[in-house]
Amino acid sequence: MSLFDFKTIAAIATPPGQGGIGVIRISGKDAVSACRLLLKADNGAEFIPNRAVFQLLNNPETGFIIDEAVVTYFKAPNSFTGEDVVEISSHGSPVVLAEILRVLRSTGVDLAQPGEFSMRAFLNQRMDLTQAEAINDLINSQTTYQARLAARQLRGELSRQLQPLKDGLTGLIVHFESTVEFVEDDLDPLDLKIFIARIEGFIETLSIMVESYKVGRIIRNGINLALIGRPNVGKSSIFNALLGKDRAIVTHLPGTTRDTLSEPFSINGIPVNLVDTAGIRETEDIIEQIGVERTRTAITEADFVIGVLDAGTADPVEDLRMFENYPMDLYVINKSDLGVSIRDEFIAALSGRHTVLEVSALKGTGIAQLNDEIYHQLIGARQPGSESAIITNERHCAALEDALAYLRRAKQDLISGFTEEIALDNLHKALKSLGVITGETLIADIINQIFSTFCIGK
Ligand SMILES: Nc1nc2c(ncn2[C@@H]2O[C@H](COP(=O)(O)OP(=O)(O)OP(=O)(O)O)[C@@H](O)[C@H]2O)c(=O)[nH]1
Ligand SMILES: [Mg+2]
Repeated sequence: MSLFDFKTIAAIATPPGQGGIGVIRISGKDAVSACRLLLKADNGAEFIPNRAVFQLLNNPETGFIIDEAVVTYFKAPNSFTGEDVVEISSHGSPVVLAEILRVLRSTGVDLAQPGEFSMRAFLNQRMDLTQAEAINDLINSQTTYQARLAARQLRGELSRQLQPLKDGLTGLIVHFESTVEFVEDDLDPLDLKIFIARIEGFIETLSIMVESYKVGRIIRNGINLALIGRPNVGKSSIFNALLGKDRAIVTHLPGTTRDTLSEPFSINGIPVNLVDTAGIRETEDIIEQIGVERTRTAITEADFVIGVLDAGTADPVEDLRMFENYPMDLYVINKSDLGVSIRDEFIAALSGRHTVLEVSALKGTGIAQLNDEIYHQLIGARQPGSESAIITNERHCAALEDALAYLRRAKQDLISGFTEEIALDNLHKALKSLGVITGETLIADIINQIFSTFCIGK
């Protein structure tokens, strides 16, 4: 039996369109009886848990055969949702799948809402909230690195990391409560010292987790990377070289790129939206003016900005002046195959601010180093070890920050000699904030909001 008495739901769990196999998932106490209607009377085999059985599906209304399918039954509570679940793997035709769904609905089964299967799995305690969210992340992942992190979270890594923290904090609260109960006046200074030290320990662990979000956010959400510079320095050529394909038009004429152009790619597993821009200059050309305006917008939307210069410009005064107006991250001197004639004082001025790389988009030299440098600047020394969980979810990070703030307040309360009740209250609030991450302490609205971002059939 599952913990809740929800209506039975069904949905197509495979993506829209044609495919070798299409899967319909049914969950709820009427899953088996609804499916029986689909099976022809003469092959109505028993539903044996965890066994995939080849079946003939028919439409009871028309009497026609719908398809041959493999039907698998998972008996509650040993199923994904914790309820009775039946999965029908038919041929992947939208028409066939729609007809199966129609027959199921005629028995009173509801169409599942987005994320409803996962929500039931969470509510029936088959997984905690971080694991349910990891399913969504895994399905949405665009790089292997993203998928790997999501898979680790799906296995409960984050929850496992949080558990000792929650246990420790609970222990501290219990200890604190019992000590306070027996103390008439102020806490013993020694006890006070021990409590503060333990709170500091939690603060340190949580700070490391919050810090990991800087990397986690990049890995999960990716970044916008813009190439900017004066016309003709080779932005589009670098854009193409990074992508490994001739995507942008390149000519010898300054002002070739008129509109911003973006293309997804990945750098060592980090999803990057690479943006080529129109060269920035004063111009009478109305189209180019709009292009330059779009470049400025692209820069404001970028998480990482690369300034490109032409190796043949001895005095790149204008380039430097232009870069001063923007939040730059890296400089690239292009056309190094022709020799670098930029004067030393300018090179020094550039490298005084950010890393400077020499490349030749034409020959492809330095492009691999450029890739590495971008990765290094984004992740670099912050590459977390495999033993530590990386926070990739903004909701988790916010809850950790809340917990951290309450712990800092509790510590301050004790140091300032406030009444112990105030410190205790903050410790309780910190514990509650940690519970928000795994979903122990969450209100229904937020839970609905989280699962509504999932797709149907999941
Ligand atoms: N020798 C040499 N020529 C290059 C290199 N990169 C680009 N070029 C040439 O420089 C010219 C301009 O290249 P683009 O990539 O179109 O320059 P851009 O910065 O995008 O120019 P706009 O779109 O006009 O702003 C073309 O003739 C390219 O072939 C390089 O590494 N070496
Ligand atoms: Mg261009």
